[in-house]
Amino acid sequence: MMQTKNWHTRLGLALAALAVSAASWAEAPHRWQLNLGKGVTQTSQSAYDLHMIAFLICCAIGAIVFGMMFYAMWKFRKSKGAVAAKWSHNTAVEVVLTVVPTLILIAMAWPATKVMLNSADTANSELTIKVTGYQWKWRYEYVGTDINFMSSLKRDSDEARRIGSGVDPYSVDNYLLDVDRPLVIPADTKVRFVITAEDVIHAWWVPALGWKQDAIPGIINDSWTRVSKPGIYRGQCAELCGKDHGFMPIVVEVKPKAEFDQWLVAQQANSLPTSNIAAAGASAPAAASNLN
Ligand SMILES: [Cu+2]
Repeated sequence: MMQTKNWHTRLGLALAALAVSAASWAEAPHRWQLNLGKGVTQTSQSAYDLHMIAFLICCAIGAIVFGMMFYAMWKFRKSKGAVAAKWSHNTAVEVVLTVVPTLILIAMAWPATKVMLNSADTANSELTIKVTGYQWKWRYEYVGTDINFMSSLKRDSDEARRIGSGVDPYSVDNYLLDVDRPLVIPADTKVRFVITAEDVIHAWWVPALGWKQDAIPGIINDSWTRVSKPGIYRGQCAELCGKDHGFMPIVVEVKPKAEFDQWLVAQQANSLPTSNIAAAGASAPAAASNLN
């Protein structure tokens, strides 16, 4: 009796663990993950769907081409007395081999263009956040508010990464993927990002959001996101930007709307003195480079 109970409990636990890991697969990459992640936004889901369509088309083409090739090699083999035909050039075949791939390409480009246009459409956003890349950290400014802060590699990761630190990187949670202050955004809200850099080219990339945007000094790029599922999503700088390129991760914390509003009020209440300091730092160009 005890044995069956154990068996049931174990099965239940195993299924629960499977469900949890299946749910988390949606966002964070995991060991031996073979396919693209689905992410947590409409853009990332569309990118995943496009990827699957293209992948299935490639598989079908591969199966047809290799199938015909192997069939011909087997059917018309020399040991069966096959003799090669002498003709070359066949207009009908050439027309088909040009027209069919062209149609396939158009069929693939059509939905891809639609997704691309949609992912570039930042109209009707409810919140704008300015992201600035620095060697080697990010600044987040909530446009229209006093909230403005730096987000750098978390201290435990920073210590563990140093040669001879004696800290085992495996003992650090989210090693090199954690920051001191995450970017906080509301769920179910169209958030627009305007992205630039202060020194060299960086790129702001959180895979679960489904896009990557270059952060270029003197240029402002923009993109948007709408995350329906609250949670913590991690990313990294995706443009080689100097010796500490690997040490400027990105963490986005998506809070339910009401919770985000509370957070915003709390930040604004205690950001007045610090934002003055931050503003003074930002207005002096030398200050930014001194931070390095
Ligand atoms: Cu960078």
